[in-house]
Amino acid sequence: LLFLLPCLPVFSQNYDESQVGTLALPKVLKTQDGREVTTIKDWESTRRPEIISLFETHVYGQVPKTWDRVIFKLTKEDKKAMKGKATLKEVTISTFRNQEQVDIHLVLFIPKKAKKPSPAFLLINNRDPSNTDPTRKTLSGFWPAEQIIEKGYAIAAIHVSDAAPDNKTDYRNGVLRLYPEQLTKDDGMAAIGAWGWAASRVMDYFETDPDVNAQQVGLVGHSRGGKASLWACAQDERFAICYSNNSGNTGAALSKRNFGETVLKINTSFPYWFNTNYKKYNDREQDLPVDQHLLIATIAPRPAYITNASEDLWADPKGSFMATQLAEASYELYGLKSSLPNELPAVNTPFTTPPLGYHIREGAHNLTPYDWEQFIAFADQHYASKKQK
Ligand code: GTR
Repeated sequence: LLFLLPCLPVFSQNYDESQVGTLALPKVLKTQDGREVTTIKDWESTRRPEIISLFETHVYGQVPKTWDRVIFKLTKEDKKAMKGKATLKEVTISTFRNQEQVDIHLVLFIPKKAKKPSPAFLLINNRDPSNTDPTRKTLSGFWPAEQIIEKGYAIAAIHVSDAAPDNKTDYRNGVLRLYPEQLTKDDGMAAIGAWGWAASRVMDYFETDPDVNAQQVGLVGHSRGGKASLWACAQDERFAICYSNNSGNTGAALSKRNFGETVLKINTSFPYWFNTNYKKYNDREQDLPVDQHLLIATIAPRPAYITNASEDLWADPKGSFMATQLAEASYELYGLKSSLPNELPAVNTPFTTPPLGYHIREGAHNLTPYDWEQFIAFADQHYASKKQK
């Protein structure tokens, strides 16, 4: 029996580059039926929608686009928040469908001394809600709101539990209450889709708030939240910049590269994050018609910033960097070229020039003030270059 053990595929994780094997990846600029995509028109009318629909069918599930109504209620406003440096708004975003109601709670700080309307960052918070404490009694590097306000940006957050509680049994008790029919479909919405959907409802609200520049909203997610930020930005072109921090498997990392977390592992630990069809790819990544570089590519021409952490091999830094590089193909159609290097950058050497940014931070799996500093630098450059044009 002992000699059989090494053959057991279940949960064996590879961390050896020599065992990664040869990569056969779908091309960004080639349709399923083998046609080369050479123009923005072909990209936007054919290949991009094809990629999004493949991710919908095989990975994240459908994203419902209709409801009965959505209302926004300002539940709290403090014009002297952060020692007078910001205005705090707490807003409940309620969406209704078929007699059901889902409330998304938004925390939003707007800088006082900055141009109005302000550019903004929105975090999909997957950690303890205290990380985005509106009272500021608890300060957290995960969402360093003061640091961001200081730089002239509004900073906002929602918590994943409003949209889909982050566990196997309760994830239905959120957005999916509005769309119960999704639960019975093989390509139905699951938790990641619900988190992204909620971020889009915040965007609906931003479009009504004169203090926020809805044309300049960067969506940020860490880890599972970073999988959701990519999917939300692919779906909703109103997000100006996409940030995917340490998002790893089924985030920014290439699934077909056998390194770190696998599809089998993620589907076993977190079956409720993705749709039912995705389970077909357990131990069969090679059969997936997509890989994650295609998802990043759908964000073009809007900038995308991907990160990793040096100790977080589970999230496959090299595979995430490769996916970011490969995504460049769609940006090139728009005449945009990244300044990413050919090899994985050294630790703490950020590349913050749009359209594609990347860094690998020293340390563990986390979202830190260092990461936010690079996010701001990336946004600064993007918005400044837009102004020049
Ligand atoms: C892990 C999971 C990762 C990542 C992480 C997180 O357990 O395997 O894919 O999403 O959780 O969200 O922190």
